[in-house]
Amino acid sequence: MERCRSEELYREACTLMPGGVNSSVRAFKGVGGAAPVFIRNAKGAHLWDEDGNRYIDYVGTWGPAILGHAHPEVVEAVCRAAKDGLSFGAPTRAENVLAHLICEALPSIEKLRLVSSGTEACMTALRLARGYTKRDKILKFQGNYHGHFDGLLAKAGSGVLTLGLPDCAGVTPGVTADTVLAPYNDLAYVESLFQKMGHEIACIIVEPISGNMGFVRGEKAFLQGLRKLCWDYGSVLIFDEVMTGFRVAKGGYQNQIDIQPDLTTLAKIIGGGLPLAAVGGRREILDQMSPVGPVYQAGTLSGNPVAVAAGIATLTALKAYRSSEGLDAWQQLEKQTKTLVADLQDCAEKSGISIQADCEGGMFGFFFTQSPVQNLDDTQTSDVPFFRRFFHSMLNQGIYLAPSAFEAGFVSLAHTTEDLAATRAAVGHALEHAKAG
Ligand code: KE4
Repeated sequence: MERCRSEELYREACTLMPGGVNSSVRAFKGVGGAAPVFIRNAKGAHLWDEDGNRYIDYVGTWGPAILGHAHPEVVEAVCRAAKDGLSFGAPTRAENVLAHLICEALPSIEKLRLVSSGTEACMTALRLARGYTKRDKILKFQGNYHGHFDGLLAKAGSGVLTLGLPDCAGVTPGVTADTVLAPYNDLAYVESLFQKMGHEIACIIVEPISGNMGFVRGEKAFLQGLRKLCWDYGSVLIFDEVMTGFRVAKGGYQNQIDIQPDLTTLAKIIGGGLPLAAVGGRREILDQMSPVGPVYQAGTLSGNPVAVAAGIATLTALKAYRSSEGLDAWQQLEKQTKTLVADLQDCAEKSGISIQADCEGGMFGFFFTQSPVQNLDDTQTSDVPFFRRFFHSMLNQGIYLAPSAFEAGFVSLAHTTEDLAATRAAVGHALEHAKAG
């Protein structure tokens, strides 16, 4: 498959933007190759690049395209809103409509604030938790990603009590000094931390299913344990459902496992592909936020009417969806995604390749390794060079996967059985190609 135009555009982009991209993972550094694919347009489950190649898309712009790209109802809503003005910097009726749709789907959310990105939502959630508890420490998990907020770009120091160290240049030790890290799915470790410093911990922030070290499921007992610890010590439990929200279930994974966090962050699907996110939760915590309470927060484009229109159209279409077999959106997504994962496992078995694959709703992931994956250390047993060969073979067969061995994948309601059959065929060839080295 030729991608000369992408390579040409990439060379130009690299003279204009760091790494030729506006978000790091897009640069294909995790998989190598001459250039990332420059997308010209998308429709439904498919992408077309600047060379005219067509791909079945399993990235879905990292989650938002759950209906499929350029869904007519979403495009129509965006065009209609845009004709009435792009931004007012003032409240609108539509923000009430979107807030109602979110609160109706997630009972743990009594009030919310709309913002423009998942990073902003998580940053605001942490500030709220600190303002509400008057404590400084925040606890996150290795391998969880909550956006590029300085305080969360931290890596574990040595020893249980050593606080976070900067995990990238430009982040100061002072900023990460109040960040405590723990291994994902390790409740005993978190319990020991709380025994030592629980009354200093403002909050725990966790991806209930992690999609940022690959697909790694938060065990129910682990998440239930976090819920109990936060109740016992007066800390705030934050579920970062930026990726899982409306993806793995109506509302979020919290509804599937029946655990109510104190705060939830959402983005991606609630904006339908436009810049929109939210932080929501218990009323008494949200009312700590300005202009009601002392925790300052603001944003010129927060609740932007065009983005809100895309979000309302997306959530409304999801709610109304029924397949020809009478399945709702999440039953349909689960059916298709389970087929995809079963095909991956079946083809890997036929090729004698070890794979750990899992999915929930319309989100999936896989690692080429023999052992189960429950935390960041386990992900490192994955055969990354094998993944890279597999990725490029799939790409050259017209299947667009996340360009990293440590990301999740996404199925949309626009993916057909024909798309899945074509994907299965490509997987078989790609595994044999990757085996050949
Ligand atoms: P944004 O600031 O990128 O909108 O959201 C940050 C964020 C927060 N929380 C979770 C659970 C997330 O998955 C994300 C962003 N996800 C990545 C995918 N690994 C976005 C892709 C990118 O960074 O370009």
